[in-house]
Amino acid sequence: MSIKALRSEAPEEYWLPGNSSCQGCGSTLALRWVLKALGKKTVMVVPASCANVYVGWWPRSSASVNYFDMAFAAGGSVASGIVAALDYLNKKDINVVAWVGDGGTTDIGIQALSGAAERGTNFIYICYDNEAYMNTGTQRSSSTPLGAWTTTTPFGKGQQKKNVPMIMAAHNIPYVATACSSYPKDLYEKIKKAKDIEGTKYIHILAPCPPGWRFDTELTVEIGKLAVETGMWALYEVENGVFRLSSPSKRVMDPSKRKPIQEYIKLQGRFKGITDEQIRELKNYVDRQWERYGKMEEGCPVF
Ligand SMILES: Cc1ncc(C[n+]2csc(CCOP(=O)(O)OP(=O)(O)O)c2C)c(N)n1
Ligand code: SF4
Ligand SMILES: [Mg+2]
Repeated sequence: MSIKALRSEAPEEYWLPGNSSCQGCGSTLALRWVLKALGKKTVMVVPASCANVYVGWWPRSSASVNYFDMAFAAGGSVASGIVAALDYLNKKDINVVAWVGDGGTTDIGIQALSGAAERGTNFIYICYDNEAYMNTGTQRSSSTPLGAWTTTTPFGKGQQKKNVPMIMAAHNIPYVATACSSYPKDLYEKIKKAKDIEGTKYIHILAPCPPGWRFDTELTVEIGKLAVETGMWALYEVENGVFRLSSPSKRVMDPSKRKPIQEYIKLQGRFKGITDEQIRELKNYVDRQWERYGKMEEGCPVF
């Protein structure tokens, strides 16, 4: 389906104009398509993050669905409570969705998320990953990539990005997927699919952030595409334990088809101080991930 066809399939807007995100925000680009796929009957649980701010101040909210601001660590637990309450009221047709940053997911919120997944809570947990704590001025998270500048890693982060989608796949939940704000059709279809699956669904969206990653606002879509084309970010699904690369990533499965990671790095000021040694480490890490993806694509079990 083309993006034009997608627009006519989902003309309704639930993320309204006039929100207070920065220009070129990948997170709100993604949220627009997520809400189109979810529809009106949706309850969003949103822990402390940019997403509490860019929704605007009541009564001038940009979200035309229920949108609960929440304590930083509480995404998984509050969503679990809402699912239980709706169950008690016998309301079966409402999507409960946690919309959580990478800090709120991969660091402080991972316990609540893991608990909800272990209980098989019937909800969609979405991590929008801008790879740092952006709302508080760009501190590193465990999702920040190696070599990236943040205010708490002034000489570049010394560790690799934590692989939370695979941690969630290890919970044996029915659906795990990765996505990127530069691929709205892929994202839309994954959310649509998740909506119809019973149990815990986890979706991890790479969402480029101009001020935090230090690039010009008009480059958001290009940067997200380069993340995929260089293999720095892979789009895939793990459905009932079966791994499948999504088509934009399938195209770069062969290493010779992948662009050099420098093409992604050089457009972003956060990598200005990265050393040649760190670029090599990053490249090795990416190559190792792709060896695993290749094996899983051929049928090797995810766990
Ligand atoms: C317990 C607690 N510690 C710290 C904060 C301050 N705080 C609010 S938002 C935020 C960063 C959130 O980062 P992330 O989840 O990645 O979302 P982003 O801001 O990047 O959208 C922090 C540290 C808080 N609200 N609660
Ligand atoms: S700091 Fe980044 S994620 Fe937050 S609103 Fe601005 S562009 Fe979006
Ligand atoms: Mg973040």
